[in-house]
Amino acid sequence: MPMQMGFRWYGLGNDKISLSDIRQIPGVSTIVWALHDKLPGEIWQQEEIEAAVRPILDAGFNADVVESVNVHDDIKIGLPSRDRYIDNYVRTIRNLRPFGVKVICYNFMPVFDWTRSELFHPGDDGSTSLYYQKDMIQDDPKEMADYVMSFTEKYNMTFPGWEPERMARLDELFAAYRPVTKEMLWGNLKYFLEKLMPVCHECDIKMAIHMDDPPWDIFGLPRLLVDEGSIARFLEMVDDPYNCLTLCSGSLNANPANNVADIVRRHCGRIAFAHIRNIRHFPNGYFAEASHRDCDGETGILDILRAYHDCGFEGYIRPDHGRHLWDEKPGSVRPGYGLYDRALGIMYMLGAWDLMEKETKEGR
Ligand code: DNO
Repeated sequence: MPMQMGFRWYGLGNDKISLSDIRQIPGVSTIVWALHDKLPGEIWQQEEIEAAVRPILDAGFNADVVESVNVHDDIKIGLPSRDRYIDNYVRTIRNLRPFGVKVICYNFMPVFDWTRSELFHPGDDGSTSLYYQKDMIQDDPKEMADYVMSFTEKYNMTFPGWEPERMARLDELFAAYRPVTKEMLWGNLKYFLEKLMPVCHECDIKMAIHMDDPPWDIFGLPRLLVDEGSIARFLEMVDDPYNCLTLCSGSLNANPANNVADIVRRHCGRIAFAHIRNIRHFPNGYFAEASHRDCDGETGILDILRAYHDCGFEGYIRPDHGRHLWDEKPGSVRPGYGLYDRALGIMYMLGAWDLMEKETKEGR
C-alpha cells in the first residue's frame, strides 16, 4: 500500500471548505475526520458515524483516519471512573470498525491540546499564521484560554480539545491534575493503551498518539511525547504494532533540538500517521508556523520527506496547519486549517515525493 495523502475536514455545516473543493487538490485519497460535537468520554454511535462518513465516501474519498477520539480527563488523571470511560472508548473503536477506519489519532496532553499565544499573526508577506510567544504562555493559563475561547465564541466555532464545557471548569481541571506527576501520567497512558490493544487487534485499528504541542511542560502541567527519548519510551512501554505514533513534525520541532528526520528513520515502522508542518524560529525562542517549503522554516521538510520515502512509508500523511492566505480571515477560516496553504503544502510534498519515486524507479 503506498503512502496516502489526507486532508483534515471538520464536516458538513462545520467547515467552510467543501469536499468538492478538496476533490480538486491533486492526490488526496483520505479525509481526516471526527465527530466534532462529541465530548471526550462519550460513545460514538454507529448512526452518527454513518452520517459523518457517508458524504466522505460518496465524494470518492476513504475515511480511514479519525482525528480525534478525545480521551476523557479521568483517564489521564487516573481516577477510578476511568474504567467506565475506557469501556466507552472500546465501544467507539468497535463502532468505527464497519466504516473501514484504520487509524485513530489522539493525544494525551493534560487540560489543553495545542497551545498558541496568537492565532492570526501577520507575516512579512501579508499572510497570517499561528504564533507562539513564550513569555505569554508561562504562569497563568487563564489569559491564553480566554483569548482562544473569546475567538471561538466570537466566530461561533469550536476547536477540538478546547471544548467550552471543559474550559468553563479550568480551575477544577487544574486542581484535579495537580497531584499527577509525569511518572503517574506515563502510568495512566500505559493503563489506557493496555486495555485498548486487544480491541485494536480485533478491529485492525491503530492507536496513533499525537506529539505534545509544544513539546515541553506548560503551566506546570506535565507533557510526555516531546523528543526521541520519550517516543522510544512510549513505544517500548506498550510494544505492540497497534500502538503507534502520529508524528507531528511541527510539534516536535517547536524545540529546534529535535531532529524530526532522525526520529522518522528510527521509528518509521510505528508511524501510522504523519503531520507535516514547518516552523520558523526566532532568536528569542518565539516561533511562527511557515509554509511547507523547506527554506521557509527550519524544520527540515525535505529531509523529513526523504526519510519517509527511504523507509518505504505506507501510512497516512497530511499537511498540518497552513498559513491563512488571500481572503482567509478570522471567522472565514479555522486557525491553521484554511484551504489554500494546505493545498500548496500538498503540492509541495507530492512534488518532492514524485521526484523521489521517479529517481528510485529509474535507479538514480
Ligand atoms: C492541531 C492538531 C491537534 C491534534 C490533536 C490530536 O491542529 O494537530 O489538535 O488533532 O492533538 O488529538
